[in-house]
Amino acid sequence: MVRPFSPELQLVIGDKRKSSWSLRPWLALRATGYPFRERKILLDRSTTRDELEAASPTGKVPVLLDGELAIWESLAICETLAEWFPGARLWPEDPGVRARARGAATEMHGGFADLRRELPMDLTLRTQVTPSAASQADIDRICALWRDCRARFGAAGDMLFGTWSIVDCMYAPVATRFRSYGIRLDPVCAAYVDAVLATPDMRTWTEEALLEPRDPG
Ligand SMILES: N[C@@H](CCC(=O)N[C@@H](CS)C(=O)NCC(=O)O)C(=O)O
Repeated sequence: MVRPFSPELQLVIGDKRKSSWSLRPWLALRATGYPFRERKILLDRSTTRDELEAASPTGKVPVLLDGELAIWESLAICETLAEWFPGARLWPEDPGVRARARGAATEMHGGFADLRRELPMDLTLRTQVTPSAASQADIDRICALWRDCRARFGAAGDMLFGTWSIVDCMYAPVATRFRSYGIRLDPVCAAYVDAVLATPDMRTWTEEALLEPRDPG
């Protein structure tokens, strides 16, 4: 472990039911095994804006707080954790493979806007939808990427690069969406979704999401 220096790391997140960006670094932080404090700001409430502005430089969650240091943007938090906790092996070890993994993670962070807008994460939802052409194009690209990763780099386990990595953290909310919205998947992608959703940390997050208060009507 290289860092942290402060005795207590704090991760500020949104509702577990719907804050897909919060889920990503939460999974990465859990994978380090390092104890941390979780602070939740319920989204879409009358007090949310003020709380977000007070907690985060961008007025958005997630934010990782290490004493005075505030780290924002989910992928930047994951990158920082990989640097602080090299033993957690949050990126693949081989530099060439790691470069591919960074590409896959960044593609998720910057892309798939149609899918994210039309099929928002909601861990309480189980339905069946026919995605728009734009969302289906996102789904097709994600599935092609997943198949490629599993075929080329997945031999050591059930995850995209074999063992759990930041790439899985980045795509975990997509796995929940595919299940929530009944998206039809090929066997490789269906097995990957099952594997991600069955991880203990994903189960814990989901159980806690189901206990959250619902949005005020
Ligand atoms: N690019 C940011 C996105 C963060 C984001 O959009 N967070 C949402 C919650 S999932 C948020 O804070 N929404 C509150 C708002 O915009 O008022 C990241 O990767 O962390």
